Amino acid sequence: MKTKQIEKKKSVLRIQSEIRKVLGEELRKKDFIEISPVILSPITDPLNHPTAPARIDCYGNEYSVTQSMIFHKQLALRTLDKIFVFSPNVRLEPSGRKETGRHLFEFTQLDLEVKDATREQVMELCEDIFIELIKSIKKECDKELKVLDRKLKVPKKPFKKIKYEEAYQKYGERFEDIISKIHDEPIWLIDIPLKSREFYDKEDPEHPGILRDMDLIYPEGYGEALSGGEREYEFERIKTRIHKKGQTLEQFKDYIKLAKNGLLPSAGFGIGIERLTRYICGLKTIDEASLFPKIPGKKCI
Ligand code: ASN
Repeated sequence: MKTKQIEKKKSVLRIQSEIRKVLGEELRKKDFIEISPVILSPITDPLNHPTAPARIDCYGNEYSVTQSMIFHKQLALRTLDKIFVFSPNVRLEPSGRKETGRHLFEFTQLDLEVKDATREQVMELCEDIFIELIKSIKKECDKELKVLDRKLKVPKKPFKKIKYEEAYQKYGERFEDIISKIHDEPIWLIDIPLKSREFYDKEDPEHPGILRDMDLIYPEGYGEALSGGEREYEFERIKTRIHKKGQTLEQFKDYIKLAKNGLLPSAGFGIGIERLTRYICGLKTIDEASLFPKIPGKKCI
């Protein structure tokens, strides 16, 4: 690598290290406890889009590599009230996704979950930590931002919100890209319909078919930042939702067994660290945000 390229990469990685530090500190200040990541388990997030299976045999049982720790977050709340984890996720995305500049098949998300919380409470928490993060990066990583020629704006609270249905009506199918391009501050997408999300996000009892969930969209065309919401936690509701998705109870038998013993109401979200780094550093593609990027369809070290 040329000296200039190395200097750029160093700046990105120094900023990423600061991102992890500040997010961890801000959450600890708010009484969150960091838990260890789960890499292998018989249960993992089914996701709402197709990925190739990443399974291995462990002592005669089939385990999946973690696609997200959603179920483990719910289970952890039986012991702790507020948790976070820097969670490595493996998602064997279709190889066409290498073109998006936004997908890696191995990445880390800061995943958090809060017992008895509402969607609005975790959205406010997200705004607070996001604002603190941008302020800290501007202060502590001024030199690195200059190397990257990146100017950052501290967003104002509360962030704008747009309902999924309204976004779709106004901007059509590619609404996420358009919303991201026309704004200069992060914007919430809320009330995502049941068909566009996994069964574990809670259906709004007052608006059947609509979920109590959200995505955060970065400005300047950087696209989706995070997704999260309130969760289904009642055994009967979980079963109903699995059926509504056209999935089977058999697929989730290990999770269902645990859910039968009782889960607790909660809300949370997960924010991709490499996407966050890409946005903060103003990088063209996500592979620039990692030392060992795993690009869909490619053989990567
Ligand atoms: N971490 C996300 C959440 O908390 C789920 C995901 O990554 N698919 O909702």
